[in-house]
Amino acid sequence: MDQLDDILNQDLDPTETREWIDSLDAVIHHDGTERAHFLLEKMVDTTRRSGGYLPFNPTTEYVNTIAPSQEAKSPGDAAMEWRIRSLIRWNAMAMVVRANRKPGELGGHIASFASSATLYDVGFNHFWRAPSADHPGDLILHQGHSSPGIYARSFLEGRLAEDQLDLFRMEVAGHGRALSSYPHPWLMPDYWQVPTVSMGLGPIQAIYQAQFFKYLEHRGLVPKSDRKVWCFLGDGETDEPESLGAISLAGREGLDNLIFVINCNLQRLDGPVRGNGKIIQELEGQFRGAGWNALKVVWGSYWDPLLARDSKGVLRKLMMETVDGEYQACKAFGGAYTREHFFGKYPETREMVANLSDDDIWRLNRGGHDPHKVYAAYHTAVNTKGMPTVILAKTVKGYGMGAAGESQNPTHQQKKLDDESVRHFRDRFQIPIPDDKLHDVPYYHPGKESPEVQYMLERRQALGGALPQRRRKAEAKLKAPELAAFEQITKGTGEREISTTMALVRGINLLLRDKQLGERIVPIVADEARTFGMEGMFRQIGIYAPFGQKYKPQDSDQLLYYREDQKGQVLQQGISEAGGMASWMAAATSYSVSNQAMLPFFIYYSMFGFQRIGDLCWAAGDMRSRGFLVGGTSGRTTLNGEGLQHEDGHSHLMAGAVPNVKSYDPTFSYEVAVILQDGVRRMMQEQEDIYYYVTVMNENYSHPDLPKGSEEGIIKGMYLFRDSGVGSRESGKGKSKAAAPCVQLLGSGTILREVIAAAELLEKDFGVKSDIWSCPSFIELRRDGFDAERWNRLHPEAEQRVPYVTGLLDGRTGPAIAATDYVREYADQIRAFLPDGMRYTVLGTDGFGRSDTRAHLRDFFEVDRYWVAHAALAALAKDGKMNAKDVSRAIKEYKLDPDRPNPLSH
Ligand SMILES: Cc1ncc(C[n+]2csc(CCOP(=O)(O)OP(=O)(O)O)c2C)c(N)n1
Ligand SMILES: [Mg+2]
Repeated sequence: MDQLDDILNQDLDPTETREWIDSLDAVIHHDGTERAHFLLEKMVDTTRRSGGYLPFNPTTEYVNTIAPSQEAKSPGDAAMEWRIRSLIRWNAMAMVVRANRKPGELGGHIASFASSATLYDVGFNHFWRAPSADHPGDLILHQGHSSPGIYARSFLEGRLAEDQLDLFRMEVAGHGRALSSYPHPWLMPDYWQVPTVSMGLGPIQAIYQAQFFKYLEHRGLVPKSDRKVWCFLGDGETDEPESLGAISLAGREGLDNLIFVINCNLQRLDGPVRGNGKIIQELEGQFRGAGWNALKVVWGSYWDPLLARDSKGVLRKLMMETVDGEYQACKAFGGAYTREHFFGKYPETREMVANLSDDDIWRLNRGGHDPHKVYAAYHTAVNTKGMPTVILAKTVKGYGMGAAGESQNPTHQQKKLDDESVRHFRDRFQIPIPDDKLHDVPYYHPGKESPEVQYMLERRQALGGALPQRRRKAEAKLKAPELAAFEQITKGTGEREISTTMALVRGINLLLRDKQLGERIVPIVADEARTFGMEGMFRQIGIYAPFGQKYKPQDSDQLLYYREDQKGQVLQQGISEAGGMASWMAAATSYSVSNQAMLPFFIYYSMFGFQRIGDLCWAAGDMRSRGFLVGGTSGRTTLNGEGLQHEDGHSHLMAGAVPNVKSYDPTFSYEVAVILQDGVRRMMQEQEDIYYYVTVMNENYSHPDLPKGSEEGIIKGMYLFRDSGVGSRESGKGKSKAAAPCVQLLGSGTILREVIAAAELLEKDFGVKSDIWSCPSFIELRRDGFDAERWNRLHPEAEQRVPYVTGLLDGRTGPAIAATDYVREYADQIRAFLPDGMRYTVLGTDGFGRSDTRAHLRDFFEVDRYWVAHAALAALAKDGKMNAKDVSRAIKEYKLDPDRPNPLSH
């Protein structure tokens, strides 16, 4: 590459070069830059066809993309907007500094918003529309740790009171009035829309939100509009794979309703983002390569005259040569340093600034701090058709913080300012706070009637109202179908064997036929529709494709061909679980973001869900998502051939950690139906802010009818599947002591079937009776149990609540044994709620999975019928109901190897 660069940089015939450039200049002059572009492309094409190797150069010069002559002019009052911005800056800084003067080290960030204040301000004043009768509203994803700046604006607008600013990061003491550390819809449900602070989650969500807006429009669910998704992110944040991982989708689908604003302050937490390179150039190349319109806002207006005089291109060359670490140093060390170390490099550039004072040089501003440049870029962005836009705005981290933080490496962590720094800040932004008050860093509000506040309010009114604001519920009242509508899957299958995956897909198909809900169902797959038997949907409801289907699909002669359609309902997101999840989140929050309640089902390999994209799942809870996540091919021994990386034995534990997730591991199709119906009712009809995680399996077996009265138990997580008739004290009354020993067997998922088989073995081989409990949700059982336990502790003299599990098992005889296809911890969660004295043995699939047949795997992990029966006998022996010899007999007859190693260990 170096060699090639050398060749390209050698000018063999400068006169010829000059002539070519003169011709080009003439074209630009007479016919404009577009014509020049066209000619250049033609020439490049001709050279390439002649066999010349012309590597693609995705970057442009290190100057603004929009030439000064092309800039749209802001209609705003620049001086007024500067004053407003200064007030916002001050209050944002004060909020953090005051919070950190209280005991408790509450944290917060000053430097990031200081760098992006102008970027937000121009949006708030001129571009971002709130939802109103005339417009659905834009969706803004804020850089999470810039939240103080957003609160400061709301304070000036009168939406937040002064005491609330002092409750920044005090969400416990604040009793609902506090301001959350970062954007969290869970904590401020009328305000924040999208959680963004986990780096990378904002950008990927923004892309899929924008896609979903188009999806809603193409499907005719909302009218077409010019609404936009604006996403703010940091330059350091772009290192996260999620940040850039889906940008090609936005380019491919021509998401011109999407605008990224990357705040390129050249720094991240520890130091420079690309000290030895140039982040803006790097990003420009990546975004342009992905089909985005990249707008660089590098230099502010003060540079325009210098650039205009740069006829030989020396300043541009210098700008290109200088690395980010050096640019940062210039802002840190000031005008004299910049004269010497930047402009001083070439005589031409040194000369250029000879008439400028050091202060003038210092004032040469960066594009992201120049409202005119920012306005011009935003104006171009919102008017760009057919492609998404990224704005790469160069800024200064800690702008205005002076020696306390401006362009300083540690500035990200700077939360406390000394009196001198506060004074400096006040002076720089001309905040009317007298010296004697400065020490307290008081907030400053100019009064509701002040011209500043009136201006802000007028601007917001013109744009439809205040932002941020969040809708809690969709207006339309939807009704969930009754359970009877799911009869196809509540009825037993007789001899026919199906999997719970098939049951679920049938359930979705039934919902698709529902008059009201059918069009609101959003099936989402990450290239695994065939794995889950959903390919029927391709033909039936189509795969969403914004430009329709431009080719004849290979399988077009088949009934279930691969049908892409602009009105398609299935979102086929390719091999990207993060993309599928972000897409699901967009659909799952559509009730709030677009006032359109949708019901998404994202179906994926369960191992590649909570484990792989858990942070998005967490954010989905925060965001009050409503919908179904479906962990397909679940269970460590049920997905038999795929091995260690595929076999999930723990996703329920992770799902159970998200407070508003309802997590289920059903065995029978009627359980799937009951869970589905209840979920639809709670999320669509009642509009509860919960979402569901349901694991389904690919093992085929026959399914019984829905047992009468089991619905409530299924939803609560446990019901009596088969009563031995002798297991309860009631039924055992009057019987002699010699009555058959009894056990309580618990299970979920496919392993419940092993449990049922174990009961037969126990009866046949040992005369032991079993009550069998199906437990579709150990998570729900645990939550209920701990809730009761907590309440009882706090109400010691009241009648004590009985945990659901305790109530069910109380009075039953014998030890309890649970087995699932998940790690032991899963079923072990209810241990505390077993009735006093009831022994509890838990079997599970702890250890790395491996590929083999189901039978071998279940034996290996010791969860098959023999191991369950053996565990039951061992528990009875411990209880003195049987003896050790019986256990030994089971080991022998069931061929259990007592000396083999624990599966956990190998
Ligand atoms: C996933 C994740 N990892 C780490 C962090 C901690 N963190 C918060 S801000 C930050 C630096 C951000 O730098 P940049 O994106 O450049 O934003 P700036 O503050 O410079 O605008 C880091 C590492 C986080 N919030 N999320
Ligand atoms: Mg940064």
